[in-house]
Amino acid sequence: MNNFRSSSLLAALATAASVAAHGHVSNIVINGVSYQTYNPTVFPYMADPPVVVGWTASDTDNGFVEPNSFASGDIVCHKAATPAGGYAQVAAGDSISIQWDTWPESHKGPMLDYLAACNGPCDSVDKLELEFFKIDEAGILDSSSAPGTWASDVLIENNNTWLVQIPKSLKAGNYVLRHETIALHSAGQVNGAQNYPQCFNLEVTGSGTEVPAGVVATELYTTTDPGIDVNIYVSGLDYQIPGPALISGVASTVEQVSSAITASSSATVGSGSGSGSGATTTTAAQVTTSSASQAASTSKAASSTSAAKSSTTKAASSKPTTLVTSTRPATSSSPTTTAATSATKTQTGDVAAQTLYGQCGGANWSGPVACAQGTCTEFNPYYSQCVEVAAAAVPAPDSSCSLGSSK
Ligand SMILES: [Cu+2]
Repeated sequence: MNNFRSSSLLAALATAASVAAHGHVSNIVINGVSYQTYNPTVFPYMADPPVVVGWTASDTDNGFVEPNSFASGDIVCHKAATPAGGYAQVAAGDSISIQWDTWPESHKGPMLDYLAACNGPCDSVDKLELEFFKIDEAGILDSSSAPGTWASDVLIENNNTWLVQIPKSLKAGNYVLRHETIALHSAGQVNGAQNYPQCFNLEVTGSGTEVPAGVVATELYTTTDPGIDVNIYVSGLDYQIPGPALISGVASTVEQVSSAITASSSATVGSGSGSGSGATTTTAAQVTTSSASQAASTSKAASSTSAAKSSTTKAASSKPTTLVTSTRPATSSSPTTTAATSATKTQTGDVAAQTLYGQCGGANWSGPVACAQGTCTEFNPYYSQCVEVAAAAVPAPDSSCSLGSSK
């Protein structure tokens, strides 16, 4: 028998995710503007799915890519993935909050983020040619009692969001952001790790000059990497995060605080990177993010940041997005905080109904509880979200997943 529910933290989280449903990224938030991503459980059944910033993939079961597929194209951006038709614009140095719809606490593992330059439009890029460099990674944060506290636990604690910063010195252009968690609950068995990569197209702006060297996704991992073939049910685990080394000069993670959503936007369609032909619709929304409880959960992620490589600058408490400043050698030595998103707190009482994929309930939630679109659906006691009824009514099957049982 596994004793993975023995710690007090896990006991608390167990209630929050007693149903072991897998999840996916529902939207990304850049400076308060939310962009819908690809919904693998709904879009395949739609006659005319929206053009979004997220790559299309064939994982209607919210499933995973197994280590035996590490050398196949499936590891790039999930199963049979094809490029997103749209993209979101982001300035180098800005942060992106990546919102998952849900994640099971049993599926412990690292969080990783990569970028790859498209060298042209990303919507027609050959995924096998993309050379990914790692901009963010976090693994085990506390290994004192098995199976430990992991970056995936920080994701869950922070309303299923993960904040990543685009390197300040990155050269302007079109990039694919590859976001991933690797569930390790069965990784002690051969081929037992579960990779959940998802990709988004970005147009990065700014005056940076660097495009770090990367590797093609089919060379990111091997089945025998110590971070892939690993038994996490031992205390004192010295976990080695798989994949290439983090690029130089960036913090391993930024402090994990959600961005408040102040508007939503459709994906921009077009060739990107200065074409100026893209069309974007941005809709203002009034949304409140409860930042107090989230701020309390950030210390774990921050503690994994190498103090030698970064300095932490706290923004004013009224600004929900707080970053750890990256200190790249090529940039100015004075710390710069890019925390001042346009996020604005609004007071309860006169807020509009929540937008699709926005939060609509949960412990300590003081924002809107009505949904302008979709149905407010409880994912756990701490988080409810406005989702399409079809998605809410059909829980994702978990049949391909093994947890604490023979596979
Ligand atoms: Cu699973």
